[in-house]
Amino acid sequence: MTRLVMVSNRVIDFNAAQQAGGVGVAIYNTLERHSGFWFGWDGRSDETGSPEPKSVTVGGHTTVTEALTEADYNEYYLGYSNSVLWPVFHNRLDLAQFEAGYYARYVEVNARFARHLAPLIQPDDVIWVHDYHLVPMAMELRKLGIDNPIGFFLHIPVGPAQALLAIPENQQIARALGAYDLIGLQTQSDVRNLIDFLQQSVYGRLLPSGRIRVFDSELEIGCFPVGIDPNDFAFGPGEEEALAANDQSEINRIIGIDRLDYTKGLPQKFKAYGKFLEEFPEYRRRIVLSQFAPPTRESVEAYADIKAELESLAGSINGRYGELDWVPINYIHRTIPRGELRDIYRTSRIGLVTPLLDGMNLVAKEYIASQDPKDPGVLILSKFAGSAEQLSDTLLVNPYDLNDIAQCLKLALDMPLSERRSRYDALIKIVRKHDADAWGRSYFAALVKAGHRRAGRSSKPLPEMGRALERLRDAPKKNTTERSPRANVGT
Ligand code: GDG
Repeated sequence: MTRLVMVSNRVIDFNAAQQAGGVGVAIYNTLERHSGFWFGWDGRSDETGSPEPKSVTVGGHTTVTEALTEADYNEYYLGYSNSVLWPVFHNRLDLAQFEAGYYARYVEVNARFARHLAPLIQPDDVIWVHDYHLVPMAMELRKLGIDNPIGFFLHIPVGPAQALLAIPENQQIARALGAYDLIGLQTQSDVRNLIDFLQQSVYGRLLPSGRIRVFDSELEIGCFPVGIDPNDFAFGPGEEEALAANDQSEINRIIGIDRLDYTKGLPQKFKAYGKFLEEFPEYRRRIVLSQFAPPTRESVEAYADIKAELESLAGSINGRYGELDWVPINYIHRTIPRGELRDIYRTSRIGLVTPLLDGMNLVAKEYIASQDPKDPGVLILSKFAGSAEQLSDTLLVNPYDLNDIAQCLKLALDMPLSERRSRYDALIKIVRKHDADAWGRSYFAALVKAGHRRAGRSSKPLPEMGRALERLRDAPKKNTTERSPRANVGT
């Protein structure tokens, strides 16, 4: 029987009462429709010896997880993954720490994960690896004789080839990508950038079939935009009225919800809001920017810098424009319970999402999914978020252009109901159509097809994989009243 084996850096705890969204929920939703298990790090980094995997089954879901050693955490996770690959793929070469020599540990942790995973793999399994922490995983599994279809999905954007070529180990990274059968990316622009990189780094050749030849392997690269489960943000009978009764405020809220990351364009957002208050004083006291920015990766220097910058900006804008009874920016550096997100989005007149570069940005989709169809708010979205490729009916802004954001804030606040509704109608259709479920189904189907090619480059499905595709096609869509579990914030 074909099982789906998910592999990601971080595995969510199915038992945890309060977990968050993003990658974890999307993976969980997909895994729900398949037998199989989820393999990866359990979030602990206190091991001194060699960590051993532990298998746990909760309510029919199996996870196989292991801890990291402190050195792994510092060099594989904070080091190579988050101080080299993360900044470079987000086109922030200025923040990349190439000299640190973390690469050896990065490969070592991938090789250890592969050694622990390989004995659990059965001949018909399909293996789906997630994100930049695990680029070498397929290569390490292949060394151990694993010939199953292996796919890779990159949740973050692919910066321009010139940025990726600056990684000292760029050829090793390109060669490792070549060990996968299918690489899934978020946008067409990411697909173009990755092909460009493979061509320049290792003379990858684009074949007439559309696949890429890297050394002696062929891989496929496709665009599979991640979605959310819109049911998580829908309102049931009675919930709407209860919320309205509690929300009697006359002040229009602009909401921002972003991990405190330098890619999210938070200083630009604060400065643009300051500019808006300066240029349109008539809106003062009638508006507030509520920015939730939960902490992540705090021990990486660039994250400490952005924290200090934001605190200073919020302080100076509040100091300059605030009144005894009005504070312009509400800046909250904490994680909010996921159960509260939907109500906060719903009661906010504007969703302001300004990343300088982002793989997808699920907050944009969550904001749309939470709106009241009769009186929806307006999403202002950076044109450099992956979601902008799909959500073209939002107000798209250039996050580097503070004037553009300030003008859009005015436009959004003045937007007539009819226009808000017609934009919302177009956007919610896209959010619903391209939900987490559709993402998982389409990627899995493409990976199974890639598996056919691996098995003798046959155009006929292998019997067991053919059945897996049929089961997937016939499987009922998720129960619409059911909510997904919550995964931890951050990747
Ligand atoms: C990567 C890519 C891509 C945020 N603050 C709180 C909280 N969140 C939740 C949001 C949302 C998730 O975290 C963030 O999702 P994003 O998509 O914005 O970003 P990343 O975590 O950076 O994820 C990204 C994504 O992968 C999926 O492929 O879209 O581009 O970078 O669900 O709601 N949740 C709670 N409290 C918070 O304070 N509970």
